[in-house]
Amino acid sequence: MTSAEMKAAILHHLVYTQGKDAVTAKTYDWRMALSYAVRDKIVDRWFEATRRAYAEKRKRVYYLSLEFLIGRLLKDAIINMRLEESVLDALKDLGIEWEEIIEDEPDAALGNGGLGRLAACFMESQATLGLPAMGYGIRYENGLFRQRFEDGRQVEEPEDWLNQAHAWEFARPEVSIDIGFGGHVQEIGSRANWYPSEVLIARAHDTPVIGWKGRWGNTLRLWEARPMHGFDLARFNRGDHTAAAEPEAMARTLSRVLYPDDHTEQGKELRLKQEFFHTAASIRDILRRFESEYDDLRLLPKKAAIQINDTHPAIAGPELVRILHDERGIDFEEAVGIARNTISYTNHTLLPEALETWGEARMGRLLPRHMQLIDRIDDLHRRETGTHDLNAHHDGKVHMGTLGFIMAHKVNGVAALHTELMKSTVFKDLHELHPEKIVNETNGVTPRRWLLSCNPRLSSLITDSIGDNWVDHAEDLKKLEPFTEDAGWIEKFTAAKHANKVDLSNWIAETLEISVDPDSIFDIQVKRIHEYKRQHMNLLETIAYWLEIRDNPNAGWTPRVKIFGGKAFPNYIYAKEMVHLANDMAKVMNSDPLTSRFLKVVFPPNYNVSLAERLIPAADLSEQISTAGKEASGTGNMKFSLNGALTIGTLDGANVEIRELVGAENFFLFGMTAEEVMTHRAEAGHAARAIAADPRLARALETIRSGGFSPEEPGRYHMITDNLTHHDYFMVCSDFTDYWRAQRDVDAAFADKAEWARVAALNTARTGWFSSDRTIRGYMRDVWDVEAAPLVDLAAE
Ligand code: GLS
Repeated sequence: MTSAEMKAAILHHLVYTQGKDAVTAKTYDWRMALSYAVRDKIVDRWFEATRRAYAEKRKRVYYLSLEFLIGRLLKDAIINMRLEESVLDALKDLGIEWEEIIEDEPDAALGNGGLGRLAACFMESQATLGLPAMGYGIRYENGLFRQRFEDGRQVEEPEDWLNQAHAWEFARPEVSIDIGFGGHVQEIGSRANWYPSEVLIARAHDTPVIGWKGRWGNTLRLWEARPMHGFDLARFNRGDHTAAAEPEAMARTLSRVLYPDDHTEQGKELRLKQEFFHTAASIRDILRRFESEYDDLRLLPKKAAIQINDTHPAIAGPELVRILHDERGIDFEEAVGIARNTISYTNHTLLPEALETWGEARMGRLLPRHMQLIDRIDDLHRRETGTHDLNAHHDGKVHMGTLGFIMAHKVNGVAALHTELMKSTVFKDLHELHPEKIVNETNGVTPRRWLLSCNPRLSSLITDSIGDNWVDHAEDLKKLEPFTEDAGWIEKFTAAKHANKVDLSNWIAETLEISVDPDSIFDIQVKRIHEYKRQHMNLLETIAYWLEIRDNPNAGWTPRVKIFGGKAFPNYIYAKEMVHLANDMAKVMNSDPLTSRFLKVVFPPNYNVSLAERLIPAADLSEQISTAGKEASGTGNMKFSLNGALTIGTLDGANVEIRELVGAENFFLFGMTAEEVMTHRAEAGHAARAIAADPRLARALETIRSGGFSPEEPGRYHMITDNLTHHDYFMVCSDFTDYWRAQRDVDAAFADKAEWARVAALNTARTGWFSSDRTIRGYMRDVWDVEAAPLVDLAAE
């Protein structure tokens, strides 16, 4: 597409789609016009891919996830369609700022963190690989809350991304599916009729997801809840105006909010309803498509793979069995077999508080037929395996992890260590019964968004050095290794990183009014705020460093900027205290004349995908410091390495694989192993002993305790200090001393600029393996048994 054609397309959409004159058009109007112009190009490719999937009778992958953290879409679309040049020229011609347009797009925050972002990366990789796939999620009216700070405290505000028109989606009112809840069941022999007492409509909204070079496009289908009978005119006419609108409001509630936590089991009826609503609509849609192409349901596992992203859609098993058995008349055991061979399940956490269970009373009331079928599935599993005590339904609850396991042909973990821990802990007994079921698929991230798009300086250097094949063959980044020995090339690498740091420094100065020195170590910890992720350990180390500088301000300290980002679950008081403490510390430290040359603390509010894209390219040091055994994988860790940051981290999640790939000598390792954590935790008084043994730690804790950062309220952080001193489940104190040691190794290493840059470049060169293309290929081979369509280059046509 030429620049002139692009310009004409933008102007056309500005006038005829957006209904605005160029003279009065605002940034929003230009953004919409540009988005429609780009979308037009995508739609052709998307249709073509869809037609091919049908014509070639391809097996499809269905990715069921309660979260898709897709972020902004415009830049992604422009880059994948190779339209940057024509767009940049056209905008220049029109006198419109590219940055302003890109920044105007709201982040689609339909997810909490890693789990939801992974789903988004997977969608992009599937499209890049030419794998016919469809993502199914919920179209939350309010995504993850917006975070603001008020006197350093987190305040949550509703996210209203749908307030403006959403350029990327197509409403599909013709795809409306009835979803029932409650009511009663009438059994007829083995089968049953279910008569729900409440029925809602799931309405589809489709967003095209385009792969690299526009060679393939898939669909993200999000469900919106609508009432069966909209507005009650009779009631309205009787004067009961509020009641008339009630059914609509009740239904809308269901797709209104994303639960703002992914590590707590949500014992809320609304959450269970959301899960069933999403899953049942998706399963119906999958069967409708299948039955339009084939007339033998026994072929389902050959033509469809359904991936359950964590247990949230785990009701898919019983629901599929219900349709196959009750509605289509397939024998119960055969129905279970078909469902199992179609479904697979990904586990994303071992934290006990996050393993979903639903009370049998609630489940029985809301999903009476499913409750019966779960018992029959348990019964069948007992007969198959000769065991008695591995039911999904036990102790008055339905255990969704067990249900997911029993109803899947494959169950995967998301990093090597996590998968091994699954086998030896939560799924130990089930694994012994089904040793072939658990497989590992280490997570990945899409290099299009997480390198090419977010880090144009480094990307150009890479492409100038090795060509652009790396973009969809990220293993090619290995070819950079010889360049890391070339001092001239390392200088260019350093210049790219430095320029990214200058950009970030300017942004920090403008938005937060904090001045930071781009020559400092940019030390970044961004992720959800949680005790297991141990932001407080990082804060304690920051305090200890600050105190040390104060003791001896002229000792030639290595300057650091400690950057934090992340949201705390609104009810998670401890995590909110950590946020508050970080902000209180920033206030004191950033204005301390003795230390502020050497140490700054920066905590931009509302960490989201777009902020991650801004921060990660500017990082020197990536903080991956979770208590070993607790972080299933992490994906931020991969993004940092790929962008040339060094990692300070524990042997947890995918850190283990990062360290193996980049080389142990290029990784700042500290802390206990998962095994050591388990034994050490059992020893009473571990925290007190650790504190007694490390005066720096004792002093840092005491500084918080005595109100060093909250003089107006010295007791403000007792919750944190008391917990760390007496309990410390996450072993902050026991790992602190080694963490401090590793941080000082970082200082020493940073002093040798050229060597640091060489290792940073090696990180980029050696972490191409973490492309989500590799992960998706793994699922295709080990889990889905599916092949991609051969691709034709857009440019070649
Ligand atoms: C998570 C894990 O906590 C992360 O370690 C992991 O990278 C991610 C994707 O697999 O899944 N599990 C979860 O419930 N939320 C996550 O981010």
